[in-house]
Amino acid sequence: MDVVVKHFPIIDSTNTWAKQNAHLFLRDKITIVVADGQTSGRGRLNRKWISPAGQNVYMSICFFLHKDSSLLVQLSNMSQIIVVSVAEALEELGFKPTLKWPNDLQLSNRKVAGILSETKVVDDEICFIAGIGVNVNMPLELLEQIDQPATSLLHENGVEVDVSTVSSLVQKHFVSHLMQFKREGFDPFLEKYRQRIGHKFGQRIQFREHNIQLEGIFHSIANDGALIIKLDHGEIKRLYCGDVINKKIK
Ligand code: BT5
Repeated sequence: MDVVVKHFPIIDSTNTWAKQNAHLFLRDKITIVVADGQTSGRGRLNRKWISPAGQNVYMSICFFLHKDSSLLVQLSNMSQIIVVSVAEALEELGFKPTLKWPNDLQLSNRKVAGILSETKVVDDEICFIAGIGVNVNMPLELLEQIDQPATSLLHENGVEVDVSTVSSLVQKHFVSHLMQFKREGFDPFLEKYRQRIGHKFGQRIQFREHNIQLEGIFHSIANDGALIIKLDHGEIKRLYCGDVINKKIK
């Protein structure tokens, strides 16, 4: 599938721009919006994504699915396919990332990449906007300003990595996975996702769902990508949204 790249030296947010301009994108192509820096980078639930210029990957990969497509029900798993693609890109560079449910990428238990998936309806099509942020050369003094444990490729290895190399590798893996998703759905990605999950069976985890904090034991990742935890009073809970909490290490 052909790819159209739109590059900005600085932008408010690649996802915001993609949402505002989705009606202009070619429906049979993948549009990739890339920026060197963002002034209003966004995480999920209106959280901020710290986006200094020239240090990291900030991009939104956009594609269309028809509103009657049978794949729409599995679109909620797209973020998990994207995070697998980012993991494979970092593995190609020699890193060993783990995944924190639902779609954080970690190195040494610190967040190195995050995914913000959004959709925009354009006529009879759904434009899927996969926002990807990867910390590449972010220095320690900026990482320390983030309110949860965070890292960058530079901080992990002490060596700068070319930002555009990381960006190209992520694109390569994701575009090939998108083709496979269109043919086969989420199933081929489930094991790739499970293999990289950092939570161990029986591990105690804290979890936030709609501002309610829960605690339990990690059980598994269900076939539909849900997180299964066993709560302290024995209830088995399947979670589809929220965050596993990673406390700031001081
Ligand atoms: C995410 O949200 O992890 C999604 C991040 C997506 C960023 C990309 S960059 C390109 C595109 N355009 C955008 O505007 N966004 C996307 P969430 O799971 O809600 O995590 C947000 C939390 O991560 C914040 O509340 C901080 O705790 C932490 N955080 C913020 N900036 C960070 C950074 N650069 N590195 C690591 N953690 C960060």
